[in-house]
Amino acid sequence: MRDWSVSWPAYSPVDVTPPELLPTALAQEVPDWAEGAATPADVLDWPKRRAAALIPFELDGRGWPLHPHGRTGRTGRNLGRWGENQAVDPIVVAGSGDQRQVLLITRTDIGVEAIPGGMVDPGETAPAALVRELHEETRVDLFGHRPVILGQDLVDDWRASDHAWVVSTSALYLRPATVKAVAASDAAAVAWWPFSSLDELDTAITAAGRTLYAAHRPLLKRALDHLSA
Ligand code: RP5
Repeated sequence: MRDWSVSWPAYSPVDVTPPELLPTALAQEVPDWAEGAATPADVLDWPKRRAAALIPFELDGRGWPLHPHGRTGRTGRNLGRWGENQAVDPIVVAGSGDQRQVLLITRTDIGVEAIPGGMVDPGETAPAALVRELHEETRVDLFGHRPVILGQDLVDDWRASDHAWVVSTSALYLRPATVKAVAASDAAAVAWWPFSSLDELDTAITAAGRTLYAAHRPLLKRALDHLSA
């Protein structure tokens, strides 16, 4: 039933639009992190957005963008833009072997341990966004360092809906040792965690009474696969 090609007349997804993105609120004030279009019908440049998309997507009969992986069970918009929202995820790893560690933040919105990622600003490149977000959230400065780009993936972001979703460019930064990190913008805490395997990371995070952000598990797995290749 997930696939858009399957007819499902009774499908009734839950609307996840927060109060500040409802049409009445947008008519008064548009938050600085969001576009002002109240519905996808108010977006005038779908051909351009589809051409620039990192992962191709279709429009439905009404001209609304459709999540590339199919139905999510959620409608409306709880992200800055309708359709694809481009993000970056800098995975910073220090040390090697059983001493290897990864830098994660505690997200202020959902309180889970996550990669210190963020949205790409309009007109910004992904490489620029990677170092900007890392610095904004952890004060770790990797400007000028060349990362390994791991991929561009649809992230199972908690805010995603049938008509607005996140595609993230993830990148791996390798450092010989940990560096001082400070919880800053969007981060309730920041810490280095053991990272010789995903199991080891899970165990450490669980032992600390915390939870790993499930949406970032595939990205961290990709980093580990790269490190063991
Ligand atoms: C996730 O949310 C991405 O993988 C990235 O880590 C982050 C971007 O959103 P904000 O942190 O800017 O809210 O989907």
